[in-house]
Amino acid sequence: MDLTGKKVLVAGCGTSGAAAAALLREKGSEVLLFEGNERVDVEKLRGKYPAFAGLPVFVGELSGEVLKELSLAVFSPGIPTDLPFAEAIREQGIPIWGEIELACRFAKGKVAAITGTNGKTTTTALTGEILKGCFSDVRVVGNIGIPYASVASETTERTVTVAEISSFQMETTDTFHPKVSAVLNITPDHLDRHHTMQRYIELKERITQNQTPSDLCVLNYEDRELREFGQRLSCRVLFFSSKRRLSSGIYLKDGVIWQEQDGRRRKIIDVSELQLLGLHNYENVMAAAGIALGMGASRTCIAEALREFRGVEHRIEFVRELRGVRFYNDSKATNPDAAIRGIRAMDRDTLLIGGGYDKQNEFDEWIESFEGKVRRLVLIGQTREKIAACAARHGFSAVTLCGSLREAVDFCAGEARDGEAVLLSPACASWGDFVNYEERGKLFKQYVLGLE
Ligand code: UMA
Repeated sequence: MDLTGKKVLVAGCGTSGAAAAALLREKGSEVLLFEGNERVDVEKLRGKYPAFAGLPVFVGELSGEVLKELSLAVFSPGIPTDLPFAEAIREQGIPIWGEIELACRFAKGKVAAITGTNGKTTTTALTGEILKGCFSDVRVVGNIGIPYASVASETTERTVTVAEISSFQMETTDTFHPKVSAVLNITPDHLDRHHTMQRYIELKERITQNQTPSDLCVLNYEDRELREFGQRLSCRVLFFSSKRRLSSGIYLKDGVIWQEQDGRRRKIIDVSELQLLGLHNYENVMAAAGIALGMGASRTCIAEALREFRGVEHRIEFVRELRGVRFYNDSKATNPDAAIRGIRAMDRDTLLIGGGYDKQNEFDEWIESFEGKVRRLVLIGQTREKIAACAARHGFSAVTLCGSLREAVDFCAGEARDGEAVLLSPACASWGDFVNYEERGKLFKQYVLGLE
């Protein structure tokens, strides 16, 4: 679609909206903005995002008149596509593209795209680091925090883009075509938005929808859904496994990550050389290695980057030790499955801070994973009563409810004993109390570093 002179609505005035608006303006479109949050200060937004300068902004509701003149609507990932105004847009026959769809229509070069419930950001960052060692122009974009649209027009045929893709983004993506895709795992998350697990799985698997037999999809063999999905794909499939030797694929065996193909086994790295901890991270490493091989990286290049990589902020991030108590920030654990990984990574008794926005997840498996390691559960946010009730059902009564994250940190600092850990790993999204998980993690670190 030639967008020159066309009226395009950009819905959502956050970082995706700003990148989309900038790209559309560059392409000569007439951009209108929509922001659903009536409390936003439009002038502040314009100050924060120069791309919004001089553009009309509709706040709260959108009139039918505005819709009539539109050629296209570009949605930010946070906006559900089943809202009444989205239905109204579709009824007018106006296409809805997500920010990723817009970006990929203008971007050039090869793309590696990573999705999954957990581990996407670490795997994306790690894949980016590996590829930077082998290619001269590598961009790392997507759900990791940098909209694809913000780099799309700078890309050339030589560009290698590594994109973290969320299920939200896949709702509005049709022509996105990665050379290498990866689905790391699928466990329940975002069911408030997608309603059913089936829909959530479908959205994750859509990342492969335009891939052809010359493309590659990297999948976790230990995820039953993905193992079966691999059989149905028309592109090439590379499985990785943390539990068994694969005759063709990448796997962990006796502390070594191997690549095996055509009866030949080659060592990728000894996990003792890695700075990342935990089985879930070894899975991320295997996925990143598989993606990098698929993009043409050498094994030497891969091993070098793997040795250097120190991990990502807000993922089981060590903050400080105070009077023998180690504090960890795992704010990115926005669902129970991610939070279970946080607990598993602890090697000592732990005071666990959890709770937050209610995405309608169940917390049973999370509570069951405490297995004597969690000495006290300190709950904050909208879900605190729901989690406390769930803990009680599982016979776990060492629960304290706090009114804020600061209160929770102060409580834990007073309560924790020498040799224990305090872990913020909420199993819930941050929305409502914080702008995002980054803000929650940064505040946690600020409170912890301020403890005397
Ligand atoms: N808004 C509306 N109506 C709505 C919802 C939101 O108008 O119904 C408005 C908000 O008031 C706000 C704007 O839309 O002004 C924000 O848009 P957004 O929520 O899409 O957020 P962005 O700032 O554009 O950030 C998005 C991703 N956010 C979400 O998917 C919720 C970021 O992922 C991503 O890093 C960024 O684009 C760049 O690609 C964050 C995230 O939480 C990290 N992702 C979820 C996750 O990882 O679990 C999927």
